[in-house]
Amino acid sequence: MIDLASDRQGFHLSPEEVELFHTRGYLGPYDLFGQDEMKAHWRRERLRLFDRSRAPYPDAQPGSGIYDYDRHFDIDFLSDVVVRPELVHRMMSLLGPDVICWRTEFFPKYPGDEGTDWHQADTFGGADGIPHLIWPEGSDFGGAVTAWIAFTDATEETGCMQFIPGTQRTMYYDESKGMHYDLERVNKKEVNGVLRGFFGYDWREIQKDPDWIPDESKAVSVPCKAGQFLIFPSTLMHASLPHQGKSREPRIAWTCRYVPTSVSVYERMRETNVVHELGGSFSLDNYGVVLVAGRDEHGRNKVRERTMTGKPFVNQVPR
Ligand SMILES: O=C(O)CCC(=O)C(=O)O
Ligand SMILES: [Fe+2]
Repeated sequence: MIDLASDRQGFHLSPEEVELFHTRGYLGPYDLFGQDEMKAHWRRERLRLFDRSRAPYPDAQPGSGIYDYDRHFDIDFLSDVVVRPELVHRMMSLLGPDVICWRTEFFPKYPGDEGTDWHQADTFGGADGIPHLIWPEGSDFGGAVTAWIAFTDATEETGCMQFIPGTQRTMYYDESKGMHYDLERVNKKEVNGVLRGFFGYDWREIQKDPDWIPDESKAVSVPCKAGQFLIFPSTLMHASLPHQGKSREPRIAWTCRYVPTSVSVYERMRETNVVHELGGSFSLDNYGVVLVAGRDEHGRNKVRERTMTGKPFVNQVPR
């Protein structure tokens, strides 16, 4: 077994970084690829997204945000990224030795697109009101830890991430209420003078206090170069700036979301085997979590050992 306290090789976080995660919330940017290397990868890989012959959710509706969920199941480049030690070791420092990746998502922003509105995710059920993640009784942490990877440069002009430090321990939203989906809202609303929205949802609908306004005076913007990534708890208040359109390059981010193996994923969807989200739905027939480190002693989730193309996922620290 690996002794995390003494193992300073690899990419484990220092005690100071772990402390910063628990106080400030976000960590990074860290390097995953060089800037030019990432841009070259993305020029090639973005074309592969169009081939959906082995995509895990062939039934996902085109244009909906779920369309490119979990493409780490069929695109080799992405399958290799979810298990990269630069991500996994750092996740182990925060989540313990047994870690699963439960979801990956693309967040594209094209010139003129609104920024992502402020939000927090604990159960990830904000859209349909049904929890996607269930932590064991009495857990002191909820949500997931996200590695947010910039596939293109993310600047204040093209839509970098923003955080309100230290907000990760208080949920300002009640995800059990569920939100209404309406694409008519997209690109129309300003929040504190900034064009922001959430892919057709309005997080104000599920604010615990309808009069509360996120305190943007405390917000920090965190630009990333292509190939860099940030780590943050999904319960931290986070948002992104609009893409102002001064550059024609889209801002593309890809997120890998991790939890310990003790967390049960999509348990409430097991009867129907269908997830409804972002104006669409997909069947969980091909779904499984990816064990990226350690062992699964809980057996709460279906684990996928191989991609849709049959390639094994590499467990970084098998124990
Ligand atoms: O990239 C963005 O604009 C938002 C990302 C986000 O909300 C997330 O990774 O949870
Ligand atoms: Fe988010």
